[in-house]
Amino acid sequence: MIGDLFTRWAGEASAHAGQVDLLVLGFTLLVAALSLPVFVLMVVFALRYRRGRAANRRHPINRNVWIEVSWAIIPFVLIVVFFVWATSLYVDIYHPPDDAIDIQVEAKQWMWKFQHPGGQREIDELHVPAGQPVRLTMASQDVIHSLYVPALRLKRDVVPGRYVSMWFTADKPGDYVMTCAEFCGTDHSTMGGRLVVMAPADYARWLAETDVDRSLAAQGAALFRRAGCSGCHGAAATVHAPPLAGLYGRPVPLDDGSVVTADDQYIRDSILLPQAQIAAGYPRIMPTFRNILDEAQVLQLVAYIKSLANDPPSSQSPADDHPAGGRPPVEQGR
Ligand code: HEC
Ligand SMILES: [Cu+2]
Repeated sequence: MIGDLFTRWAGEASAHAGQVDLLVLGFTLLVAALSLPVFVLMVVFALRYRRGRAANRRHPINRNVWIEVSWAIIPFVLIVVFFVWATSLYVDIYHPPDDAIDIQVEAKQWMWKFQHPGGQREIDELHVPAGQPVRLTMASQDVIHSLYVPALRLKRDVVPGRYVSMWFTADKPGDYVMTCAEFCGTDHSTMGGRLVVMAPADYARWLAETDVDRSLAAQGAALFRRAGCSGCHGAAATVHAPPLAGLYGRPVPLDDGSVVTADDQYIRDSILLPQAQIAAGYPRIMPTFRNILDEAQVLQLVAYIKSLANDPPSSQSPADDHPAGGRPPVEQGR
């Protein structure tokens, strides 16, 4: 019972967790090794030179340069070792592998909503396969939240207005605590749930058993039409708007002369803050969808535009050709 509670909170659910624990343990030992001598000597001297004790207090000058140099250099080298060690771990957690499963996360008062690439949704529960990297792309609908999974030794603030991502490879099937680590209002303490790590075969079964209306990209395709995007970006549109096929991941020249990469954040901002970055050669006519679409819907649109990434950039529209097939066609014109 206690053991189970301990595993859910503090167990090591990934290789990364083990590395973090090792780092923290190592650093604790280093700090102990550097500070213990100081405290031991304090006690020894306090006893030896206490008032009324006969001791030699003449204090002759007794210098040894090598001792003085060594007690500066040795701790310095040790601390640099820890700096390099910790930094390499840090760099690691900011570089998700390319083959990671992309899961979209929407945080709001007071719940965590997850959506798998196949469209499976869940609230306050996240099912993932063991041994496979998972990347969470997270957005907040209201205030700052922070997704914290102690067993993964990972925590990331989810700040409104931008996407943050976090990745991990859980390797031990089990049930782990997930919580919000940023005070976010009255029900903050109830905002949490569980991370369920499953054997890959169980995960596949779970995906198959969970009802899906449509995949994330297909929901985005429908929304693309419903929200009126296709009226400008569609083939039949008379408006001069950039084609979105093949956009994802490519460099985009902007009208101020700079070039940005069309990643998730760029696409999100193009939809919610269209005036902030204007694609070179196009008029500033795209309206903002800020108060029209919520973060979950924007995540769907991003997934849809991403799904067009491998289509050849055509001069017309994403709705034109779908060599990959299987993607629901976007209705053209409005
Ligand atoms: C009134 C016409 C219009 C509508 C409606 C419209 N857009 Fe746009 N969109 C544009 C124009 C024009 C640009 C290029 C200028 C700019 O960057 O703002 C653009 C730019 C973009 C870009 C950046 C493309 C690039 O090549 O850099 C994305 C992504 C985008 N729109 C997505 C959408 C989505 C998704 C919707 C629906 C929610 C939408 N647009 C609705 C006209 C429109
Ligand atoms: Cu919260």
